[in-house]
Amino acid sequence: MPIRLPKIPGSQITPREVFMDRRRFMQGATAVAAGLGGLATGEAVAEQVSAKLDAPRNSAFVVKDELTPKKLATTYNNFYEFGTGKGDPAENAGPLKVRPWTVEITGAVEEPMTVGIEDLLKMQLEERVYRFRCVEAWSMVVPWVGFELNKLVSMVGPTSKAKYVKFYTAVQKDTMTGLRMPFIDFPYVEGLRIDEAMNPLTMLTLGLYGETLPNQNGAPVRLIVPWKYGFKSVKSIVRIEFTDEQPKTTWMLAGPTEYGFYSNVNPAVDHPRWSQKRERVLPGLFASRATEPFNGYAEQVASLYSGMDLKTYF
Ligand SMILES: Nc1nc2c(c(=O)[nH]1)N[C@H]1C(S)=C(S)[C@@H](COP(=O)(O)O)O[C@H]1N2
Ligand SMILES: [Mo]
Repeated sequence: MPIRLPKIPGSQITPREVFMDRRRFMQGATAVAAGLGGLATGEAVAEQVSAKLDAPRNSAFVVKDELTPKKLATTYNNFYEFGTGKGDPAENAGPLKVRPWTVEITGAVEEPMTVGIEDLLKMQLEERVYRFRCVEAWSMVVPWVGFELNKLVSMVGPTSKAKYVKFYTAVQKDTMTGLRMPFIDFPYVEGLRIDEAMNPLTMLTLGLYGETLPNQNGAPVRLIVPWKYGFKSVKSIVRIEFTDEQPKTTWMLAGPTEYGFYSNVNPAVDHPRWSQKRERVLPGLFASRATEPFNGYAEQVASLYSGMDLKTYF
């Protein structure tokens, strides 16, 4: 079921009827000028799709290792909608239409709403330096700009039926050159348990290295879940749905024996075709490090899985 982007002019992106509780939303907003490099309003940013997005660094969430060069983080990507090669997204994602852009929040919530990207950009943004570990056994260290997903979740008020959260990537037939892929269905779908979605580490992300997300990194809004393999960090999100059923995710559907729902970074559980004990530290060809349980975030998240056999729930 392809998700069509609404064909509405940019000036009408956040009318009252689609953005139901803007005032409450705005309570969390910073003075936009402070966060957006001198641009006066969120609307100005909307037109200038690639823009500075400075946000104060939250020192409580900073991996001390050297940052991956920005050039590499923005040219070595996985975004299958634009091809399977690591260079394909940077080469092909330019035409992705990122304005107008709305995120529909639906399902088991008190207050379903459709949020315009401009309003997300007005949230109180911060920068966090997270290690990012791909299931392909490489890792990067990237400064992401965004806010805790739980802030958005509390605004919509999940009901008691909201056990899981399902995220959908946009489908743009006219810009996405990789949609006809055997074994993979689009839209790309990912999911989290509600407590994983509420964990302070889980970030709704709008930028990296002090600017808005390049298209190849999942513009204009993506998820970052640092204790899970990179494929959980779904890009170019248009819909967030609260459900009582565990979502069937893109990679579970493509290869159920290789990719589970949880996908926590775990050196003790190998991928059926390769080891997860170590990871290549990009951009180094030979630099490698031991993979840490939960990607180094065990202190913050291990308790979410107490009593679960993580070999079964991989
Ligand atoms: N929609 C969508 N989201 C996606 C992917 C994808 O193919 N499509 N790939 C995932 C994988 S496997 C990884 S490792 C990360 C890569 O993010 P990056 O390119 O910003 O490093 O995006 C994830 N999110
Ligand atoms: Mo990945």
